[in-house]
Amino acid sequence: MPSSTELRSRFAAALSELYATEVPAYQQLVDTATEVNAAVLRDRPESAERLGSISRVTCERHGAVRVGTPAELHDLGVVLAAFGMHPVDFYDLRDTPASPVPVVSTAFRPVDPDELAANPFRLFVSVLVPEDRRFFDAELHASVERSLAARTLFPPELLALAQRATAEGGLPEESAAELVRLAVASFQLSQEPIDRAWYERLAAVSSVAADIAGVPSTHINHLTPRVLDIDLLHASMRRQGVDMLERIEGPPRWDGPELLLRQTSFKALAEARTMAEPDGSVVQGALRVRFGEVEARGTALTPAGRDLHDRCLAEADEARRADPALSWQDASRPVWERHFPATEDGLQRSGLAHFTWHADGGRLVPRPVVYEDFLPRSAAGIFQSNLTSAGETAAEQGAPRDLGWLSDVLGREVLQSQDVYAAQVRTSVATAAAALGRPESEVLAETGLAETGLADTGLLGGTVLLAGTGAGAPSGR
Ligand code: OOG
Ligand code: NI
Repeated sequence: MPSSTELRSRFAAALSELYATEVPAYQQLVDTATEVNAAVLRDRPESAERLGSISRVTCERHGAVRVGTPAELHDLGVVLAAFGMHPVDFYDLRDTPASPVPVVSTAFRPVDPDELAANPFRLFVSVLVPEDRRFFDAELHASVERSLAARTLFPPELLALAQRATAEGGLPEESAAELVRLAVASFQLSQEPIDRAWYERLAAVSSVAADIAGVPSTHINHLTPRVLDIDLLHASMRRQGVDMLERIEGPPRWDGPELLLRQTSFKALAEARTMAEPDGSVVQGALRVRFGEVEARGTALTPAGRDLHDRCLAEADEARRADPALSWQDASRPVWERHFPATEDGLQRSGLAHFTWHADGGRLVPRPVVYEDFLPRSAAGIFQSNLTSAGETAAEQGAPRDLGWLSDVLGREVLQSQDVYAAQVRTSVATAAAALGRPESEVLAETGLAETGLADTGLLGGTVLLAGTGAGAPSGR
């Protein structure tokens, strides 16, 4: 019987196949990423797999999907639970300074280290907030709700199969195939005509609102492969004539350890969509909302590391304000070099990043933890590339949304990534101690985790998040 792990692998692979047929440039991106990864493995065999095996990285993708209502988000959560994907972190994109977007988001992903190693497929999921008066007036809000109430994104057969898969930890072969087929079909670009007037009315507020509520179903907005050298990939895509964004988001290229997440993208070509005109005629139109994104993943930072990262961002922004001719790369590299340790060893001792501990030849050795999540600022930048108009926002009341709200909508706890990383570290210490036949307290002392202050934050205080929960789902709130 295919397990939830196997189901997730099949789901990710099938989505990738679908997206390649819909957006041909995606396949070119995947092929180039595969070439770059092979080159890195050849040139730096000792370090290439430090943050995940080549088999993990080769199949690694994240997708982005946007839904309209709490009920749609709930159903999507039911579907994703079948694939062992859990909601982690709350992102509010509504108050990003340069480019507010009327959505809040979470990332569904595996949390157990073995599950991540097998297939780390993650989905960045955003839900529209039509209650937010900074974007929608009462009349438009009502129209959005009416329009969304009329559609069903996830058919009842899919939800029933997903619930069964979650309860049983997998499904018999025939049902497994049906689950994946129905799940993938619900993210396929709809051929149903789009009401042009309605779409344009929403687009005047926000292109993302139009992409969510102006169409009859949801779709994959982008599917992102992981690459081991994003600078190499960026250069290669440009040589192939693809119009990449100039900037790579996140930390700069430097000689030190890879940190967090670096992303870049290109805008996909306009796609043919049928449009229903106000006079009732149906014509062939085009929309340009989807794009290609690629990312390089580095080491997960601790809360102290994230604070430092945010201060570095502010410092690099400041340098660019002072000298607008400076590129992001040139502005940020010296800042990171000034503040972050230049070696993995230094990073480990600084307490700025998460490392797990392992018994190796009778010795205790650290290994960096892969950053499995997203960055609000890069995410805002990604949404930005979707905004043909910034839209107009009225300075009235926003609707309150937070992690608790998301948990209530989903009917299960939205985890906090820092808890997940800390639990992963804590579990590794216990496992290493057992393997070495030494007391855990002694091993913990040797890791230096206590001195880094991590143990004091309570983050390492015996969170049992990952223990005994199978796919890592915690019990209710
Ligand atoms: C999601 C934007 C966030 C990322 O990689 O940061 C994202 C969206 O455009 O729907 O995918
Ligand atoms: Ni993305």
